[in-house]
Amino acid sequence: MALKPNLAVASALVLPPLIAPKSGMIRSLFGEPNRGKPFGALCAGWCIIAVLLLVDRLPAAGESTISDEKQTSGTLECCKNVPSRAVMFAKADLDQKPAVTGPPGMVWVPGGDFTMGGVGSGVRPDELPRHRVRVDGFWMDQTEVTVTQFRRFVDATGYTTTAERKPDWEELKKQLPPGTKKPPESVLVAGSMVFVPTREPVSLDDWQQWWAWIPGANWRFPEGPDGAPAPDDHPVTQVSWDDAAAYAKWANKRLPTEAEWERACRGNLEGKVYAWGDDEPSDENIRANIWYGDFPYAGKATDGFLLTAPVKSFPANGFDLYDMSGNVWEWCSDWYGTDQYTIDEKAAAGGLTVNPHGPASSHDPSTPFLPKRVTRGGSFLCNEQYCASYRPSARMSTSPDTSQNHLGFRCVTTPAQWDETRNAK
Ligand SMILES: [Ca+2]
Ligand SMILES: [Ca+2]
Repeated sequence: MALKPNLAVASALVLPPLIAPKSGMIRSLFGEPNRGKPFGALCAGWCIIAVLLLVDRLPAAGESTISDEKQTSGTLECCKNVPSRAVMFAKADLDQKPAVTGPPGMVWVPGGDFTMGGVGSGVRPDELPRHRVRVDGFWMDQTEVTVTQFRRFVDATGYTTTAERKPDWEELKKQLPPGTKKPPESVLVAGSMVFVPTREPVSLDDWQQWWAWIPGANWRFPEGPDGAPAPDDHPVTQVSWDDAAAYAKWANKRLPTEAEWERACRGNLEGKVYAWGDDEPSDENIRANIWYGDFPYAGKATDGFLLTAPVKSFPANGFDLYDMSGNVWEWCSDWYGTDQYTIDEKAAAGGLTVNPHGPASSHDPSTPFLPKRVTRGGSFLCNEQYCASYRPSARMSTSPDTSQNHLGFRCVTTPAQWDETRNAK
């Protein structure tokens, strides 16, 4: 940017030669006017230098100047955008990390505004419309809740998970179309859903081909009693939403809202398809524990793991959170609403949706009898062929009493909740 020449400076350069003949002081500096050619040459040279300096300091076409900027910004500040002290307070606490040390194993996710919703060609209808959302800052578990952490909860409380209890047909039938026949008692036993790879390629429009009800499958033995015990440093799985909420209550934490979860997953990286950018994961671009090979019959442990991986096996995101993408799905607190983003955007009337908590009850026309809670982040089963749900915006949902061997959770807490926890000790 060139500076606009100052009139006084220009005058100082140009005027002395012109007035020199009449000024005693200047005459002493520039010499007598009747000295002929040398004096005339001096005057001419001085003027040329002055003009060159002026030209050099003039702004180029389309270039603003400091004077212009001062004038423009002054106009904006004074006439169009009058400052208000209230504005100074509106976002004062939003981005600020509390001064106190955070809860062990949790990292601070700064509050702020972000665009919630899908990016890229693989977006599904329930990820749209993209809309502006504001969330307050919060602490979040740096990893998915591990088997060791969940065991502490069970040991302390004697809690029995949903998968460890015999299903109640009276409750189950409420989630099914009227008239659905009761299954035999031999089927209504404690157990859970387990991924079983198919032997050959199958159509991907029927998940029941690769999910089985395995009696005895639970958080201790995620693949069933004949499988290996759950490793301590892996995320706990085979936990229902009810189990996750019970753990969170015991820990004086809570499950994240869907908006908090997406804010955290994006790691402050706006407008990207994935938590790490726009580059698609592949055999050469390993970013998270997902499915490699042909789904659901020919998995490859390209990333080192066919099922769950120990937490922190893959790089953290921009907020220092691990496995937000992949490894296991994570329960959120919200009921699922297919069209919730449309409702939120309309209610915000072009403005911000602030700390959304989802609908009062779930709404999905494709499963009208089934109440569903949101799950996020994808799992070791997700892949580009099928769902690519390790994208930060991808939404999934299932009933609160469902447990699977690729579904876990992590918790969040607020500064107020953390203060409460510390004061209680
Ligand atoms: Ca994997
Ligand atoms: Ca995860």
